[in-house]
Amino acid sequence: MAVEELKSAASPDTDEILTSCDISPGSDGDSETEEGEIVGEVDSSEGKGEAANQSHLLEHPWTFWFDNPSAKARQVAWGASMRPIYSFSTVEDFWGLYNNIHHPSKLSIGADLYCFKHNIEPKWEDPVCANGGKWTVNISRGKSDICWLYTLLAMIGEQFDHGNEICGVVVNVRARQDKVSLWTKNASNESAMVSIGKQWKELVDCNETIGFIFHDDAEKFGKSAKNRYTV
Ligand code: MGP
Repeated sequence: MAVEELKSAASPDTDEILTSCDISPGSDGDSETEEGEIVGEVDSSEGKGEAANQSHLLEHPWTFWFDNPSAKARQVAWGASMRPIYSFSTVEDFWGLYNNIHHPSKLSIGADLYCFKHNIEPKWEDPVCANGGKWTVNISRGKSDICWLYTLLAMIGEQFDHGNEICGVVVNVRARQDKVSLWTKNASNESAMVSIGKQWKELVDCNETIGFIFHDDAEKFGKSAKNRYTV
């Protein structure tokens, strides 16, 4: 069951993401995960019979990742404290997870919460992301919950015409504002990138102009990287 597996997947560094209800980190001392390790897998053979028959399989399996600000402060290299916290492949498991992890407005400043296609790491270094980029919507601090949810639903529900170009979404909780970014695979595919940007804006009801940055540019120029596309 999703919540039970969430409990066992929790580690001190990922605990902040879990809602307070009755979920606590595993106490066996063996709950710490290694970077890149998928700690929770949805076992499709679980609950054979009636319950299993009611599961609605998604087109892709997905993984939530989390980077805890206090762990980040101790990290030596970017991404070293980022952890995959749970993978899901059915609608039911998505909701089980979504309802038991904090939404962005409840996360501490500095936190990063990701949902990426399973087996794609949310890093420029991942081979699938390496030639990609991202669209970003800036939202006032604490107001990104709806954008986060609608983006998740659009992604996992395969609402995008160029859904195969999507890697995943991240919400960065920052003191100035929250940022929700949609990561894509082939940044130079302008028509697909622009189509995704336009559709995303509609899906999340965004009226502002948004920009697309190539990861290559972000790596070379940091915060000075310029938008290559805007919609
Ligand atoms: P950022 O994407 O501008 O956002 O990354 P963030 O985390 O909101 O930054 P903040 O300062 O506003 O809090 C900031 C920096 O993190 C980049 O300039 C890189 O140094 C590093 N960084 C970000 N990403 C997504 C990566 C990545 O995928 N790989 C590596 N190696 N470094 C990254």
